Amino acid sequence: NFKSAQEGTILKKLSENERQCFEKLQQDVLLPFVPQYHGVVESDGQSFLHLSDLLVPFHQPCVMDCKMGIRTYLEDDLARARGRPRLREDLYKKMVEVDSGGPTAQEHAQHAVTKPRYMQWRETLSSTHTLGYRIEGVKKSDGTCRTDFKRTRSQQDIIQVFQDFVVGSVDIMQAYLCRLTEIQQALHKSQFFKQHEVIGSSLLFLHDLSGRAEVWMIDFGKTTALAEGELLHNVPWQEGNREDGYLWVCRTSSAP
Ligand code: 4IP
Ligand code: ADP
Ligand code: MN
Repeated sequence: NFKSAQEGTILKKLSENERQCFEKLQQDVLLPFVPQYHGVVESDGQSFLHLSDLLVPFHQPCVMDCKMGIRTYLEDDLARARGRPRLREDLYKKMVEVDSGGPTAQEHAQHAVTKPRYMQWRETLSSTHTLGYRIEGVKKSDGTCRTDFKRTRSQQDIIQVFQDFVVGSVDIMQAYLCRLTEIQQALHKSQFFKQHEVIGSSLLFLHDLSGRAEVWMIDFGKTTALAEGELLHNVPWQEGNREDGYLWVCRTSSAP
């Protein structure tokens, strides 16, 4: 999906959806929190979005991708699966790899699942459904990667992964918190955010030994404009309301 490009930029395979988002973000308060966008370019007969490479200011960075929201698939996927369900063998295989007891008897028999079924299963197995985000992957400064977070669901487990990630550095944690607060404030003011269903987008955490730490909003491939109305981003999703839970607050009820 990606190609490296000249000095400090990358090319991401064009999706019209994502292009429109980057165009609109140029006039939005979220601009300082998304990669710089340099338009669409052609390379080897394919179209790409030309974006700044967020890793450039870092030396041997640690990187974490957190997928935001309580829902990770489009309402359209649901409608499609209901109309003429497309049975996906590849998704069945991915499901069985993680949990052979995941598929239902029927799904085992047909060796396939629908996309929303797979996505919902991923959401409930991970923290997406309860916490409103999940860890997708972590890359450490030595270059090693971990993507085995499909079952990372509890608040405690996530805190553990974050602590490992920052290797206990309070300075880095503070820098991250500061940047997250800025993003949160911008989200509350953003027209773009009010008018878009933000699905499958990630916050990318980056830091290195110098103490530099940044968070960026990435991946607008499934972020779609509403025809009318506005979203709250912190209320439950019901089919038709388009809510994404990007600002979901998990209220773990504890005794008074
Ligand atoms: C993937 O599941 C991710 O959810 C992808 O989203 C999604 O791509 C894939 O759908 C789905 O199979 P795993 O993470 O469990 O592998 P992302 O690219 O944001 O990580 P879409 O196309 O929905 O963006 P398919 O339909 O591409 O397989
Ligand atoms: P996809 O649509 O394939 O999921 P993403 O936009 O989520 O693609 O990017 C996938 C990964 O590529 C991210 O987790 C991140 O590590 C890296 N990445 C994405 N955009 C950038 C960028 N502008 N600069 C550096 N790395 C990036
Ligand atoms: Mn992604």
